[in-house]
Amino acid sequence: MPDLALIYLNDGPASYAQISIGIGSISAYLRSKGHQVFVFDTYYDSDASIIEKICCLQPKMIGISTTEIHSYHAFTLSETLKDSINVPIIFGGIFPSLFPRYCLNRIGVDLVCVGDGEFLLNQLLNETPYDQIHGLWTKEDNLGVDRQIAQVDCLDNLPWLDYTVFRYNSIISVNDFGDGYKRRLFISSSRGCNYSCSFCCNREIRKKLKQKMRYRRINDVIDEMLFLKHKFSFDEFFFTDENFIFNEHRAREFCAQYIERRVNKHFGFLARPDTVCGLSDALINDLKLAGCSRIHMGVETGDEEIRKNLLNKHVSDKEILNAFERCRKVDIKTASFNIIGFPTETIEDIQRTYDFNIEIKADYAFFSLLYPLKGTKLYRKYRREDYIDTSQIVDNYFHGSIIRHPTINRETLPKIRSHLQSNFPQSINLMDAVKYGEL
Ligand code: B12
Ligand code: SF4
Repeated sequence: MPDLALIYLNDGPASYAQISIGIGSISAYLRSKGHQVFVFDTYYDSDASIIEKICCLQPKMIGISTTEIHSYHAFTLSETLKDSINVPIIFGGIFPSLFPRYCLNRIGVDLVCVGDGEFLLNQLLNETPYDQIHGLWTKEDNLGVDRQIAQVDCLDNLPWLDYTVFRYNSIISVNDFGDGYKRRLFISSSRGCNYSCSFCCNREIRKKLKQKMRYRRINDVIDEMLFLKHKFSFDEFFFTDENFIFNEHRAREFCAQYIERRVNKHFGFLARPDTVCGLSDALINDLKLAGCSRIHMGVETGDEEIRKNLLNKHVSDKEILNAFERCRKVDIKTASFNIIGFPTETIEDIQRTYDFNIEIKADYAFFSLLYPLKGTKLYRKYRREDYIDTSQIVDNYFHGSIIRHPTINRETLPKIRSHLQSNFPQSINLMDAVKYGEL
């Protein structure tokens, strides 16, 4: 009998398939402990087909990994599964970790993992009594240990990701971020972020889950990269770490080893503009020399006041301009992440965000609609101010908004977003487009 059927909720906003670092890590660890794991991905499989396959497999346990946006789908799927097969269903991932009780109140959710799933699932599959498993929440709120979290303190104790559970199109995602189509492979070298932006879950992860920032040893990261380079055919690595160069000393060590051990492959990563702005010239040059081909940065909005005061992201326009310029100087491609649809925002403000992206000369810009995540400071503020329409179920941040916008109607915002997305970097006049009924 297989041990675990693990479902990866992966439909929604992204227009391309992608892997899950969490699922890859869980699978690698459980397999290293001799357990059999089968992964089902909703990007490729319908619910009916997943249920049919799981019923044939008859696993000991079913695991569902979900973010908030996928949670509605996760609940309907687990409810139907519960009717079809009588095995425990455990929820894990960022949303269940932050809202375990909310999940356990739903039919079809027997257990919740709060925190990292690797050790917890191993203990469960080894039939460790529930009350001895840290981070395990059950329907009965009487376990002494359920307030603690499941945490992998040292990432070096984990095996490398198991890419074999994903389809090839997810492992190698092909997209054009302004410099032609590239085949990209995701890799992770750390977990967590020390900043506290009001729209992001990292502050809650640190506060509620008491999870610390954790890094892998550079030596091990390079070993994994060399292995992957020979296993798959692709153009560049992309680090999914929240802020790959947060620790400058570590970034220097990475560049040195990357060159010395001849990885010879382009790579890209996510970073804050103020981090890039603050890097020494020597490190920027080393990154380029090592093979850094792109840096994606959160600009969020063209309004510095909103960025700093509302979003609690203390990055100035000047720092952003400087960060993008420094990359351009050494020919590192850039992409920016932007949010539109704040309740106080006007069409003119959105135009400003768009124009700011042109001004910083981002090679590519992502635009998404504001979706305040439950538990965040921004969510609490907008909930208090009655800007959130709780009756709305939005399963795609590009096409729908839960915001009750006082001046821009619900249908227009997604049209504006796609107008920005498809026109960038050409100049546009949003006010005219709205006035003349184009949007
Ligand atoms: C890398 C990353 C991505 C990558 C890879 C996504 C992926 N699925 O791995 C990409 C760019 C593709 C991506 C896409 C999206 N992301 Co993202 N992403 C991240 C980031 C920065 C790191 C995630 C990560 O790799 N962590 C390390 C791994 C090991 O941790 P993990 O995935 O949480 O898994 C562990 C535990 O949660 C647990 N676990 C997970 N699943 C299960 C299942 C079971 C059964 C059990 C027991 C345990 C368990 O065990 C795992 C191993 O320890 C986080 C920030 C963060 N701090 O989480 C945002 C984050 C997860 N992303 C977020 C969002 C919103 C998205 C998108 C919806 C964005 C969009 N508009 O498209 C999509 C959704 C994609 C999807 N289907 O999951 C939000 C989610 C917020 C929320 N409350 O739901 C986060 C938290 C950022 C934020 N804004 O706060 N993302
Ligand atoms: S810097 Fe990025 S990952 Fe860190 S808290 Fe802010 S938005 Fe989240």
